[in-house]
Amino acid sequence: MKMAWRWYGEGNDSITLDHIRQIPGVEVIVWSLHDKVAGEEWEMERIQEVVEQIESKGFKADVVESVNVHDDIKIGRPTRDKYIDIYIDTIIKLSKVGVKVICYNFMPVFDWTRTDLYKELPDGSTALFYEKDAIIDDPKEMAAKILDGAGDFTMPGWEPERLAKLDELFKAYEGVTEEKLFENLKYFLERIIPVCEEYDVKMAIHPDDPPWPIFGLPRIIRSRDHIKRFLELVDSPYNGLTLCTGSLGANKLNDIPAMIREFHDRIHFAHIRNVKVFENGDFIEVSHRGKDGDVDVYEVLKAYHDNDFKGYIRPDHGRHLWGEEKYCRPGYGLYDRAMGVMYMLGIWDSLDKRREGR
Ligand SMILES: [Mn+2]
Repeated sequence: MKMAWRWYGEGNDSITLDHIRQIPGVEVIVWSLHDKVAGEEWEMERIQEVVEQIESKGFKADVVESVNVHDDIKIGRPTRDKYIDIYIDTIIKLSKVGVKVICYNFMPVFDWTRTDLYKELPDGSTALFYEKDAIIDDPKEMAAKILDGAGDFTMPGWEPERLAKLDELFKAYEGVTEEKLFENLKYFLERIIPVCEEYDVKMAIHPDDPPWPIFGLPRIIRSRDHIKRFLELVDSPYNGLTLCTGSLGANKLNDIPAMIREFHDRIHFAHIRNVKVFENGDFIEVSHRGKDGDVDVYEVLKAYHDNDFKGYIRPDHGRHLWGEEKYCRPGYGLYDRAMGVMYMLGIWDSLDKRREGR
């Protein structure tokens, strides 16, 4: 296992690489060119610039999250081939600077979705919250709320340019059923996975967040059965998963440790996040400590440890603590994620020692 940390880049994150250096055990920076919209070319100079920044502080730049997939690919428009060519170009360029894993998702229109970015928890901290009933009506209202909460930060998947065309986008997705979306994903994978095999870059799809359809749009990476079907679309180790306990954990029917035991060979990247799920289906993100929510983080780590997991793990979202919500990215403060790293390493180290029989 290699511990990783998501960093949004200089000038786009309240946390610096020097901060991250002081968190024990973090070896890898998860990065991206966050100003790039889906379908845009990634220039080699820009890629090299970020990788040099990361490596100059002693980190590896092995994981990119995300390279976003253009809507035309998800919709299955004739223009998709052009965008797949650009995607392939990015894969090849990233391989040249030593990138090993690319995280992406295949969610129509919206990326992760929440109704409140700063919901107060009983201890006075704030966290990302999803209220089921608040989501049924107006997607535009929700988009405005998310962008407002983000302040000056860019929000991956929530690019204002895209959201300005929300009506058009929704119209374009008419007729894109769950079946059709699987078909379009297969088309995409059949073109990119051979390139990934050649250049040794593993693709790792992120589950849908939340793991159910919203606003009438299909979502296909959300349960054990959906994941199994996804892996069979192209049966290659390069067609793999980012297993996010927070996304999948919002549906209590998902047995995440069992999924890890079943799919560990195809999991290249692990997002570990804890969520508390309420009776009515609402959920809120909480500390990484298993007891604080409904994700049994110990059992999750044990499932990885038992299978000698060699991939990357990062703390996913955290709460905003000690006033940092005033300046940090929503869900990406320093303190709660740093504590999450230590909690996970504590469990991991003790599992190591147990294995050694100590
Ligand atoms: Mn995640």
